[in-house]
Parts: sequence; C-alpha cells; structure tokens
Amino acid sequence: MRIERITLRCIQMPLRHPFRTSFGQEQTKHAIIVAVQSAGLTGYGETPVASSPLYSYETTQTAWHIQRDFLVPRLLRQEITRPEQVVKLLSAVRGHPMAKMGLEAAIWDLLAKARGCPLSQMLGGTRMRIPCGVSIGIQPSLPALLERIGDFLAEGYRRIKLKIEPGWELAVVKAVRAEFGDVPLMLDANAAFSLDDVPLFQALDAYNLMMVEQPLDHDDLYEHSLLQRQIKTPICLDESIRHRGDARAAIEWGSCRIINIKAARMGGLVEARRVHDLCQEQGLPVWCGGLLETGVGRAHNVALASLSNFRLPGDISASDRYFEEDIVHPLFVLNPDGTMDVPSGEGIGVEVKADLLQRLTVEEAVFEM
Ligand code: OSB
Ligand code: MG
Repeated sequence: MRIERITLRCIQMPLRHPFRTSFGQEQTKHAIIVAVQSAGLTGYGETPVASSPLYSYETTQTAWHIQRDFLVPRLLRQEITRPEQVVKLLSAVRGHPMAKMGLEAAIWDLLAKARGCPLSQMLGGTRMRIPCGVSIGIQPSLPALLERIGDFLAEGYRRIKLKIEPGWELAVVKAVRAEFGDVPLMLDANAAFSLDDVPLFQALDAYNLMMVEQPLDHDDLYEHSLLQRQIKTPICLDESIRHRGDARAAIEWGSCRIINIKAARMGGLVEARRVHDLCQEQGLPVWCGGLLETGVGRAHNVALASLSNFRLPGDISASDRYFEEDIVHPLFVLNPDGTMDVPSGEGIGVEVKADLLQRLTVEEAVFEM
C-alpha cells in the first residue's frame, strides 16, 4: 500500500484521577494520535508521550519534531506491505521509540484493515480475552489508597500494582496485606531506589509480592542483577528494557525474572514481539505495561497482550479507569471476571470518535504525497 497521507494530532485530555509516581504527577493525558491513509483506509496509532521527560527522555515536543522532520518524510509515498519495512525505513533515526511507535502502530492497523483481519490475529495472538490489572498512583494518604484498592477489586481487577517511592513502601504494603489479605500485588518504583536499599527489598520479601518493577536506575542492568541475587521477590524490568538486546543481557545476567513489555518504549510492535518471543524461548513470563493510553494505544496493547507468553495480568485497564470520555467506540470495558475482550473487528477493531478527537486536538499537521 502506498502511504498517501499522514496526519499528526497532538491531543490533551483530562485524567479522571491525578496519577502520581516517584518521578512526578500527571493530571492531563498528552499524546500524539497518528492517522495514516492509503487506498481509502485509515490506520491509527498512538505516541503516548508525556509533556516532561521524566519516565523517558521523549516529550510531546521532541516526538512531534522527530515525526514531522525525520520519520514522516521517510514513510510518505513508500509502498508498504509488511510492518517490518517500517522498522527498516525508520531505523536510520537513532532512538525516539515513542515517536516511531505512533507511526508503526498506525501502519499495523492500516495493513490489518487491508487484509480484513483483526490486529491481534496479524500479530499472532491466540487469546480472545486478556487478564487485566490496575496501576495505582501514590495517594495523599493510606486510607485513600485502601479505598481505591477496594473499589478496583470490587470492579474485578485481577491484580493491584502500587507505585512506590522512598517513604511510601513497606508500611503501605503491610497495610494493604492487613486489609486485603493475599490479593495479587506488585510494586513499581520507577527507578527511585539504590543498592543502599537492599535491606528494604529484603524486608519486602516477607509479603509474597508478585514482583517489584524497576527498583533501580532507569538505564541499569548490572546493579539490578546484584539486587536480584539478594532478594527472593522477582524483579521486573520496565524502563531498562529498550529492545531485544537489553532483554538478552538482562536474562543472561539475571537482572530480572519478568519483563514489562511496552511497545511504545521499544519503538513499535515489531520489536515488542521480538522481546516477547525471546522471553518465551528463555522461559520468562512477560506482561503488557501501559502509559495511560487513550483507546487507540489501548487497542494496540490489548492486541499485543493476546500473544501466548503474556502470562500475567497487564496494566491494561478499562477506558473509565482513565477518562471521562475515551476517543474510541466501543469503549474498553472490564468483564466481571477481570478480563477484557480482544476486539474481533478489522484492524484495531474500534472506531475513533472524529469529533471528540478534533475537540481534544491542540496541534495538527497533515502531510500528503
Ligand atoms: O512505569 O509503568 C509505568 C504510567 C506512566 C508512566 C509509567 C508507568 C505508568 C503506569 C500506568 O504504571 C499503567 C497504565 O497505563 O495504567
Ligand atoms: Mg513501570
């Protein structure tokens, strides 16, 4: 298919609840929604960047610049039949995985629609429903946290992930275990600790946690291997795993026992699937992480999570966990058993609400051949 037109829309939408992590607080969801058109079809993708470079070095501004000036010109007018061609065309541009993700994801959707098959099927997914977890930000108080956990468990979420930071860890876990017993529980530190905190993580070993995510530096593998040797709780890496090479090193060195796969962190679904396949061969379970995606990015995450080695509940929650109004129809909803249906329609399997998308757009750019 010849890439005839690419539209970039930078959007902002309010989050229903502020999301606080060890690196900062987000109240507004930012993203670039990419639309790629060819032969009367439109494919959608999401670049789930934040406004500040705190989780990753990319921001809405850097992603916009890289897409407009370097990535879009490499794709426009190209004849594309396989997503791997997109990776190749964009590979000369170093880094900027989130900027690449929006474009690659849109072309996956476009190609799946052209083939008349669901994106999950094109990716090789085998599941019709995926288990869902929820990631809960740092709360103003312990009672506030316990209330939120109670609400999410009542909705059916199958595991709870708590964001932690120094001072909001052991006592929080103790309180949650006292209130909710042995619910599937994990922690995400977003790189807020150091090897000085080995005793803290050893103390956490007593609480039967599924895993602790990214306890040490965002780009570290070596020190995580030293920590993993000294604790029983599995380490899960998020920020540190940028591509298959990082995953290989992490497995070889024993830096983690579980990997959080986010296609946006890895530059697209092609690389995310390569990491999935490697982990499957090596016997490591993976799960699908999230970056507070709109329904567009969520659709790609849900399709990816239908692959067979996504063995743990993902940070894939329902539309209403994030937004008053999501930009897709139908919305993503949680089944009473804590699963979500993988869309069975063509491509991403959900419609984008054009009017709402336009209302949320703060900047738009159209590129045509
Ligand atoms: O570290 O997994 C993370 C959100 C923004 C940035 C980083 C992370 C997160 C989450 C939210 O944990 C997951 C979700 O989309 O629900
Ligand atoms: Mg994380």
